[in-house]
Amino acid sequence: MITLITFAPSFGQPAASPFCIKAIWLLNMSGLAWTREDTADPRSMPKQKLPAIRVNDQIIPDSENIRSYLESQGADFDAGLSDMEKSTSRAFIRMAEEHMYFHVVMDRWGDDDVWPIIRDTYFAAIPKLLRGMITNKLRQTLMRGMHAQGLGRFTPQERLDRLEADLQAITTRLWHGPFLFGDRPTAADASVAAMLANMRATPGKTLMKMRIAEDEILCRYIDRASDAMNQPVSAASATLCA
Ligand SMILES: N[C@@H](CCC(=O)N[C@@H](CS)C(=O)NCC(=O)O)C(=O)O
Repeated sequence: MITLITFAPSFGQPAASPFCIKAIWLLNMSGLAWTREDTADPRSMPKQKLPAIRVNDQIIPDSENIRSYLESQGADFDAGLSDMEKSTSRAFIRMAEEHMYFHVVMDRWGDDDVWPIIRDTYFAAIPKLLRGMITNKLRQTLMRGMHAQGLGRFTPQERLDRLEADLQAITTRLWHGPFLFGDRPTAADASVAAMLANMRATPGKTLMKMRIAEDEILCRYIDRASDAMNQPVSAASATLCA
């Protein structure tokens, strides 16, 4: 049995982190049996981040390694895709995880109106008297990281302008089918739709959240992908090789 170590559900999503949602969706698509263990503290994990899976007492950190492990067990998330489609899929995954993700961080941790809600949701286990002090330090460290990454130097409007091209690229693919690569969700949907779902679920009314929440094509895609991947696939349609 595979155990997914993940952040808890939040804001109507199966986990607070888009990478944990991705892992949940990949696990569901794999058709393998799994269970979840929620934690708010990733410090004991090999990369001090979540998600991770535990398999036979071995911990496998990082959603990409989780994907590789599931593929080693026979899952084929990109069944039927051509080599050209697989290479485009790889680029979409990187776009979501190495660019769009940092917009989520800025919206959730960098926005003074959103931050108090995030703090009291993510860190509810810390007694209220200590919570402000502990989380302010965490927030400062994260914001320093965002400054170094670069997006922390952009205004919300500049960030939205930069994100627009990514959203257009996603929308263009959705003109051709219900999912990024056709009629069935693939690995790219597990990354891209999880990221969009997280953006839309962010509390408050940031520019980015409203841009996505008011886009019918993107909203329908998020809902379609969530419906398809929030449940384990039936044995008959699992992506496991025979
Ligand atoms: N590349 C990793 C990214 C995972 C990641 O960034 N997780 C964040 C939550 S979204 C985390 O655990 N952060 C905790 C921390 O940095 O202390 C993956 O794909 O799993």
